[in-house]
Amino acid sequence: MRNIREAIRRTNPFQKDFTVDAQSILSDLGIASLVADGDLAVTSPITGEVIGRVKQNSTADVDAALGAARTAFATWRNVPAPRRGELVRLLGNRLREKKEALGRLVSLEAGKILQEGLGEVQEMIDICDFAVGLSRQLYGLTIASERPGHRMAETWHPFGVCTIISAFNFPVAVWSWNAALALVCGNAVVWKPSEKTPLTALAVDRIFRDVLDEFGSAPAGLASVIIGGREVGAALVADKRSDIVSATGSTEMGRKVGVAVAQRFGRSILELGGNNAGIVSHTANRDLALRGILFSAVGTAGQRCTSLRRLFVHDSIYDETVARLKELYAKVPVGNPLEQGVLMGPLIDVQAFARMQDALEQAKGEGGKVSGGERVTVKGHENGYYVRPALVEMPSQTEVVLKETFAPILYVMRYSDFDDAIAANNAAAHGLSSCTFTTDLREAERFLSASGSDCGIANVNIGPSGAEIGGAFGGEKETGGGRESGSDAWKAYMRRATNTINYSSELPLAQGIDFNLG
Ligand code: UN1
Repeated sequence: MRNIREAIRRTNPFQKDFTVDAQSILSDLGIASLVADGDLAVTSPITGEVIGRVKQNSTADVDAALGAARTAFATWRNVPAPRRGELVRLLGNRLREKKEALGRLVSLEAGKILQEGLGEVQEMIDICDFAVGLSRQLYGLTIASERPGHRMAETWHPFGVCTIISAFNFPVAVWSWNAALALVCGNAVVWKPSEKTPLTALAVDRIFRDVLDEFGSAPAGLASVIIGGREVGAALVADKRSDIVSATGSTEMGRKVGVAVAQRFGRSILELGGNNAGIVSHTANRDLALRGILFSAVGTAGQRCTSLRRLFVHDSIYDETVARLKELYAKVPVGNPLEQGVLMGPLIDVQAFARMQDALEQAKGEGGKVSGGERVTVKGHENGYYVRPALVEMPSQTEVVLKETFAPILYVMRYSDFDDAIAANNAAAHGLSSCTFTTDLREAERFLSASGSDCGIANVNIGPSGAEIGGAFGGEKETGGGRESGSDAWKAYMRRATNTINYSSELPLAQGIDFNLG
């Protein structure tokens, strides 16, 4: 192993010490040879420097991948579901072995702190476990028929090819939420990761290739990866052979994907942005609330779909809460996300930084009082876009507050009436996640009720981010309406058939219709 690393080190065109580390992670994951030469440069947000070059796929590759996936599907759908579960069980096992290396690569490529990189791989392992159990529980219903001697049933069948489009911020977990379910449900999968994070995708693909070898009898073409940008993405989405398109990313992207898939009557699962809010009641456990707020607003440098972006604080505790938040914000250790103790890594790239600065300028123009948000220089990584998290006191929900900016900006506002705060929570175009911090049972239940939060995720006494895989994940309105991961989200990956079986020798018609000749 050392010799291989030495050889890579010597031939590595990216000479910095840091990237030598990148090379050793890549060789641990068995993909160093794929990352030496190619037309797509991969930049680590940690250093702002190129850590590898990979080959992009063409639309001809899309055609081949979808063709092979359709062929694989024809076989895979007939493999008993518990046996399909065995493949996913092996994937979970292999991910357990590779957790450290893959978690590091997630940090390196997406810029999230190592704890979160490891957490992301843990989510992959968790969904594999979930899917293995599910492979023995793809239950249908028996339904009472209105006709004598008849039985009705609902059965669930594999759907086809599930095309997964994922974003940079959860570069590997999103694939697994979809793929683990899709595979046990009898589908083939094709994955187009973000062009910002192809290395982690190639590493997962490599892991999965080994798993397929170990499994031994999976059809060729069952799972593939397409590296590239809009052109290959559009080709995947337009193609009828992408029976399901599960897309995670911006609302702008989702609007195009949703329309293109609907036009050909395909099925889409959209998990788009979120402009997630929290309501802090005067009855809240303040210390707990502050910890929850900090993780959700600052964690992943505010680059989760579920990040906390809007905070409504009860008038009576507003000044104290803002003062304490400012203290905490000033203390957040910003730096190299691979270093222990650092809680906030860099933004993904210069565009993300520019969008953050624009939003802060706009906020000032709309009456906001900004603390933090400035660029931070991290020694040795001067080309990375590190910032202090920003806390912005706003007089009300102005235009900028109602816009999702994928950055660590938390807009804070006052409220005096809990129902007004719920209405403010629901005023956003997105409907992904939400929370309230309260110890008042009536407030908590109101928030969760039919006239409460309109989001797909509504939490009490935890922040809006960091969901477990056991629940269905996704949200309403401009979040796209799709559900992934736990609960009965598997149903979106299957085809439902309603069966009526007549075991009598009569032919009574439904609704009592008489249809007899003469
Ligand atoms: C995302 O940002 O795309 O709830 C998903 C969470 C994570 C998923 C985030 N489990 O924060």
